[in-house]
Amino acid sequence: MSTIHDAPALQVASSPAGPALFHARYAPADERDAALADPCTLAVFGFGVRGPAVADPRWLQVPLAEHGPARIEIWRGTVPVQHGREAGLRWAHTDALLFGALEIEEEDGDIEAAAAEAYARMSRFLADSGFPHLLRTWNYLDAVTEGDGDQERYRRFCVGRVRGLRALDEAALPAATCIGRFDGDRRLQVYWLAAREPGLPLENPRQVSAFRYPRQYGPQSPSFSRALLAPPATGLPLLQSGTAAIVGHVSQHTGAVDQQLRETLTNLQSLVDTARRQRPGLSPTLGAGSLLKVYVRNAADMPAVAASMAALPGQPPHVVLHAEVCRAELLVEIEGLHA
Ligand code: 3EB
Repeated sequence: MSTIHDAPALQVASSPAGPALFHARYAPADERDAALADPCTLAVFGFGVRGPAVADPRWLQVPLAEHGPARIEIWRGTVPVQHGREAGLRWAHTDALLFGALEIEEEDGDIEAAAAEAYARMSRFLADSGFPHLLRTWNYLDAVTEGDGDQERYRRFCVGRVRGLRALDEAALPAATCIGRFDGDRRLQVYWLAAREPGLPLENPRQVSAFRYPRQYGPQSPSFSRALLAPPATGLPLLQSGTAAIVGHVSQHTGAVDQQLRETLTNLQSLVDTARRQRPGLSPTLGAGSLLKVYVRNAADMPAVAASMAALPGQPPHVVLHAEVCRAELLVEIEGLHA
C-alpha cells in the first residue's frame, strides 16, 4: 500500500566519531516551527493544552500538563526524512528508522476496541512499510484506571492491544509507555518507532517481566519489554519503557511519592546496567546522555518531584508531566532515552 520502502538509499555516517544518527532533546516550545522547518527532523512533540493546529505529519500534541515552562521534544536524524499520511496514520522515516502515529476515537468509551483497531492498523502498516520491527510504543488514553476489576480501562486496553498486534512474538515485544490523560477526551493516541531490523528487548532483573505478570493484574498481561536496544543502524539510544516503583510484580512505597521516585530511579539504573552488558559504550549512569519523561499522578506532587529531579547528580534532562500511571497506587513513572 505504501511506497515508502522505495526511498532512495541515503548516505549515513557510521563512524562513532561522526554525528549521532539520531538525537533527541527538549527545547522551548517556541522552537517548534524552526524544528519542523528542518528537513532532518523526524518528529516533534508538544505537551499540555492543545496549541494551534499544525498540518505537518511529524507533529504530535500530547495533552498532558507540564510543570514549568512549555517544552517540546525534538527527534532529529542526520539526513532529510521522508514523511506523509495514509490510512488514518502519519509517518516519517530515515533510511533505518520510522516514526508513526495514529489517533482513534473510542466508540462509546470502548477502549478495548480502540486499542485493537490502533494496533491492527499499525501492524498492517508496518508489515507493508519496509519497517516491520516495532521497537517502542507510546500509548496515551483518558482515565486509564477508571473501571473496576477486569473492566478497568487499562486492562481492557491490554486485551485490545494484543488482539490488534499481528503475530505477537513474546521474544520481540517493544518497549512501551501506557499512561492516562486527564482531559476527558476519549481518544487513544499511539505513536511508535520501528526499524528494518529487529531490536534486542531487555528485561529488568529487579522486576517480573510485565508479560509474565500474574492473573491478579488482569486477564491479559501487558505486552511490552522493560527496555530495548535498537539496531545500531538506527542510531537510537537505549529505549527505557515507562518504569515505576515496582519490584518483582508488586508496587512499593504506597502513598510515598519521593520513595517511589527513588525506587523508580533504581529500576532505571538497573536497566542501564543490564544494557551496558550488551553495549558497554552507553553512559554508566543517568546524566547528560539521558532524556527522561517524568509522569506524576497528583498535580500537588509535581513541584516536589520536579525539585528532586533537578537535584539529581548528573542532571539528566527531563520534563515533568501530569499523567495517570496505570496502577492506582503508583504516583510516579519515568521513561527514558539513554545514550
Ligand atoms: C508497569 O511497570 C507500569 O502496558 O505498555 C509501564 C510501561 C506500564 C508500559 C504498557 C505499562 C506499560 O507495569 C505500567
